Amino acid sequence: RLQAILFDVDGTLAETEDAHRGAFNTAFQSAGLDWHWDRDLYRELLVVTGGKERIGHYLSRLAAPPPCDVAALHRAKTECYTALVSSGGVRLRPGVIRLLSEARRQGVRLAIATTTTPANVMALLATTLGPDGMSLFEVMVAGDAVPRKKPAPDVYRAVLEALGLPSSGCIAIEDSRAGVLSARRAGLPVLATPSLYTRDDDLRHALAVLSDLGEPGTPYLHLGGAGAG
Ligand code: XBP
Ligand code: MG
Repeated sequence: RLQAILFDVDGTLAETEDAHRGAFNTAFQSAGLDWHWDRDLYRELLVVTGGKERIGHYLSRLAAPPPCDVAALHRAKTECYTALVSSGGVRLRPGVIRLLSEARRQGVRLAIATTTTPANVMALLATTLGPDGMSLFEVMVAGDAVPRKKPAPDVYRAVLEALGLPSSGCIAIEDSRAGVLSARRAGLPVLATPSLYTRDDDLRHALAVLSDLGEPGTPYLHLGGAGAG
């Protein structure tokens, strides 16, 4: 019997990456930098997970020294992102609410394994699922909580340890190559639902690749939150 579902956030629960990209660009502008990440460039930069790491990767591509405090720049980006998400700028992907409700009904435990900053996850879940959205998930391991980000297995291993479950009783849901590799390296079977930026990713290590978690015509079961679906 399935014991738990481990969810990635960015690209899986919601199409968040354009909101992240916008927040990066706003933070760059506010810091007086003439950087602009367009979609094509951002798709390339997404190969590096984690916002601070992504900025570092961009600097290494430019072969330039940091023009300012990267941690402070990233904090400004997080502020922009959480404001955007809290104003309802991002919705959950099709089928997510239905799967969460069904899992809860059947006693399947829920957890989050993400490279993004915890405040970003909280803003997304509170806005889309309501104030109790976070409490659906028994465990969340996010951002800098582990030494190495995806595609390393650290985040999934940490979630499994916190749940006290072996990988064999669980499944991960992911949208990207880095995420699929991370989960597989932790021994988890993975269901992949590619997102806007990961459609061309190599997802061959997933158990199955589906366009999304939805079923056309299936009504969503509401959990009581606003703006869901
Ligand atoms: C998502 C990410 C995140 C966000 C930025 O990867 O790479 O880094 O783009 O978040 P995944 P922060 O979906 O595989 O977890 O800026 O908060 O780091
Ligand atoms: Mg993702």
